[in-house]
Amino acid sequence: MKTIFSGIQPSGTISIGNYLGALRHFVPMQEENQCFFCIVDQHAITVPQNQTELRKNIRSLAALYIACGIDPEKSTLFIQSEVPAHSQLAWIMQCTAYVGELERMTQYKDKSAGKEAVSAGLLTYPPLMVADILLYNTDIVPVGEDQKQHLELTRDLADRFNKRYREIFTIPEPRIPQQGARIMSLQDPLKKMSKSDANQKAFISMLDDAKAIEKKVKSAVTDSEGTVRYDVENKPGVANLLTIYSLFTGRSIQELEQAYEGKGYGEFKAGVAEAIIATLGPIQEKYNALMESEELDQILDNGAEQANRVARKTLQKVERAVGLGRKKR
Ligand code: ATP
Ligand code: LTN
Repeated sequence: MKTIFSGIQPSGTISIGNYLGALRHFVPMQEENQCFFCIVDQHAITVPQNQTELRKNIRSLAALYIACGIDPEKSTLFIQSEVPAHSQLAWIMQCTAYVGELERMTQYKDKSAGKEAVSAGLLTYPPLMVADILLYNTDIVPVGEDQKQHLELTRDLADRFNKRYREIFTIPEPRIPQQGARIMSLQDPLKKMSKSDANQKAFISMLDDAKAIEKKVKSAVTDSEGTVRYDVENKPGVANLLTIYSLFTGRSIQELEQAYEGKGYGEFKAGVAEAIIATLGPIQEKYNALMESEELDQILDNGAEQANRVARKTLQKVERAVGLGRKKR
């Protein structure tokens, strides 16, 4: 049995990119592993958030995890800020990391580019992520392609700590899907789809209704060639839609290319929208039922308790190894 850990930021309603690149893969992992799935609200405040929206998004993300198939009987689902060991270990990891290596992180460079005021938290975001993962003796971290660099840093810092103090941390491995690890924006197929994109048309949220999905797919940027063909270099928009279509239906890209041979983008896009709606419909039904029930708070209370139990133990070992505080009497 392996230990799995992953986190999603409540920085908006999750997109089909988050679903296809990450969340969807968590579900089968629950069967044979010990899984921890976290709502990383402390990561979300590295950029400005509205407090009412943030609270709403946290609850909504918890319901979406479950609606997508996370079973709280099998996995531990919890909110990061309800387990204080995360920020406590994050401090120690900040003291293990070098400023230079944090400045090299592409997520930091992307999110700070052109901004006048950048929070220090945006720079020290990765050591908090490192702490999330290391607290649970994690073996595998299922994530999208964009997190590969952060996982490399996690491995470096865990190893640096183990050598400097004592072998405490398990060195985790990323698990990045072969397909769908980088779903692109519908408005700019050279940019990754992001749930916090200022342009709502750039992403499809897991809670978008059928009409919104049809509209967004219809206005997705393609090209002027007019043939449905998978060519990432020359036709990134169409390639992205083909990937989405294939992942939502289980039909291969080759099969889809054949099915749409000689047909225009209008018909193709209608098919893409239909495929997305067919998967999201049942998820949204489950989500609505959960949001109305009281079950959700009970699940998150239990999750925080279980996570705290494991995390506190690791933190204690770490603090002892570093020499913080006093010897226990
Ligand atoms: P934000 O827009 O607030 O930065 P995000 O949409 O990039 O957020 P995260 O909460 O940072 O999403 O990521 C949650 C998980 O989804 C991570 O494992 C991440 O790698 C994955 N992910 C994010 N965007 C995509 C994408 N476009 N395609 C595939 N996977 C993605
Ligand atoms: N940094 C990730 C979210 C995240 C995460 C984690 C993912 C925070 N802590 C721990 C996996 C494991 C992101 O931006 N997608």
